[in-house]
Amino acid sequence: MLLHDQAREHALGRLGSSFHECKRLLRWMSPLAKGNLRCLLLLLLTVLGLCWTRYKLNPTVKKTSIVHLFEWRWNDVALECERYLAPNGFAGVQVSPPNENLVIMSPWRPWWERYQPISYKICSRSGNENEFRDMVTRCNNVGVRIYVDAVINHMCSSGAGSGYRGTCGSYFSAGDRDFPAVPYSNFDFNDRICETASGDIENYSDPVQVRNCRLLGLVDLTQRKDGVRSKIADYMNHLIDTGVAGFRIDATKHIWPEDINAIISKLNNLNTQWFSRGSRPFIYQEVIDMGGEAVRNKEYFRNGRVTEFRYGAQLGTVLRKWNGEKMANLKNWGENWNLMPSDKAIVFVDNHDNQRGHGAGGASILTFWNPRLYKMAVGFMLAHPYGSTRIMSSYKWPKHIQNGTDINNWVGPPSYSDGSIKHVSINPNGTCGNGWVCEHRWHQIRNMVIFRNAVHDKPIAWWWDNSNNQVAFGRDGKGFIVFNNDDRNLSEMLSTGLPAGIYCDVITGQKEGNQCTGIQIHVAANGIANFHISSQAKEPFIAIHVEAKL
Ligand code: QV4
Ligand code: CA
Repeated sequence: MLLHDQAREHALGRLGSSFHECKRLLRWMSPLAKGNLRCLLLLLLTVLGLCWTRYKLNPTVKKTSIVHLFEWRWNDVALECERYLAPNGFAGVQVSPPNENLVIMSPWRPWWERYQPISYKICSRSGNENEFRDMVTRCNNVGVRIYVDAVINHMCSSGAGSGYRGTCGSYFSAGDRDFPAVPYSNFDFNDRICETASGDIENYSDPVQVRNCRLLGLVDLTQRKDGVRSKIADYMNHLIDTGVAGFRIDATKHIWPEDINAIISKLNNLNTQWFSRGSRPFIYQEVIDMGGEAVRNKEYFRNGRVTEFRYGAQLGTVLRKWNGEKMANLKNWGENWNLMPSDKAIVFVDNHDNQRGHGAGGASILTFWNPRLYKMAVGFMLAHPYGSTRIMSSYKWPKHIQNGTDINNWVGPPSYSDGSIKHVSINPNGTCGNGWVCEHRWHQIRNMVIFRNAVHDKPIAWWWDNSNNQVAFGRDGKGFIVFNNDDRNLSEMLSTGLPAGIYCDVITGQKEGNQCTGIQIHVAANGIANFHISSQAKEPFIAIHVEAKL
């Protein structure tokens, strides 16, 4: 839903802006052919031809994946849209909360200070409002959408004291529930409504206190009040006005579904500078529902998509071969694994919380710390039709496990001693420096984003497995992928469902010009091809698709 609209918007947007470009080009060139009708006609055809080919409405241009550029500065996001995300078919970027947050000095500038709002002013360690607007404009201009992480359930910790300690220097008093830069006063918080002794959530099996009491001691807003709904909607409409395409709603589980619905109904349509008239913001809601709690993800389906946390936990279990799990069992992956309906799901292998043991951590979650299995998990996610996919892009932190817990899981992004976040440097080989991991730039992951775009409208077909951890499947006539997660080599003749020809494996390399930089796969006229994958291979999977065919 999101990404189809995006592709259409993107194509129209491009045509739109290109049409202006073409008109400008015509105006500039026509005097040259003044008086000579034949020449003018030839010129007209040439220019229109040029414009059209560069921006031709390609109905199959479908972009399917969002990347979470966690803690990136706005200037770096804008650069990444232009130099990398647009050319490689990424649909959009999830950015860190852009609003003013509490400056926390102990521990020193933890990443999670950005989940303690002080106001809705657009100023944070990622940049100020001008930089934010510049990023949204530049990304939209190349067809990459911006999705904002909206922290609207609460403000800062009840224990945060008072002072001018917001990233914009705004005053607040947590104890008095006073946030004059919004403004919010103590009538806008749930203290009188929450019925637990501590005022905090004490029992997740009670759906009322999960909404009306403080999550982790964070002062809890009353979204039941129209005044609070309007303040939140004003903040989100301000972002929509800059060109933002939608929102990740933080801590959705802790907000009543009907209150979220009421807020969404106050949101404006998207900015027609980049989106067709009447386009609505894309909404996806963070609800951690592993089953077994009172609050269920389906309560929020009416508002938009919902994060499916079981996806990463279960896929990690299968790839780690825990609990007797094996890849052959993925034959019926999706709703049959007790996951939510595919058209409601936002899926990911890991996210900013559970890659470091926060939120729905769980030991099975695969992350960049385990690159071999991680690439397989992301590859499988991008090849499989289930859900709308989000790629995590992280920074490295000094992970240090003590008694089973990473005592450094609070450490914030690469930054200088003054707290400013480091620039994302790009190495000659396209990877990132300065402590940024940039999983989205790992060529196997990038190429699988392109794979997902190429096969997007095709169902799974031609499933094969060896009853253990060697599996393969096609996306009916557009793509085919083979995994070897067994301890023995894979050597199989498999029906791919693909047209005959020579295909470039996009895991060991890719198609460049009319050559394959990695291995080639020869598909015979009957669609059958030979696959060999050593169990010792660095990336034990092969992926081919019709856009990587010689
Ligand atoms: C501490 C105590 C509390 C006490 C409080 C009193 O733990 O019991 O009441 O002090 O002041 C940080 C600290 C946390 C501290 C809290 C308030 O880690 O110890 O509480 O601040 O001072 C992120 C981090 C949290 C962090 C929070 C705010 O993960 O550790 O808390 O930001 O800075 C549930 C929710 C789910 C949520 C998940 C983490 O259902 O929605 O927990 N996930 C989202 C975001 C997540 C963010 C929040 C919600 C909060 O993805 O990143 O939490 O906005 O599962
Ligand atoms: Ca709440």
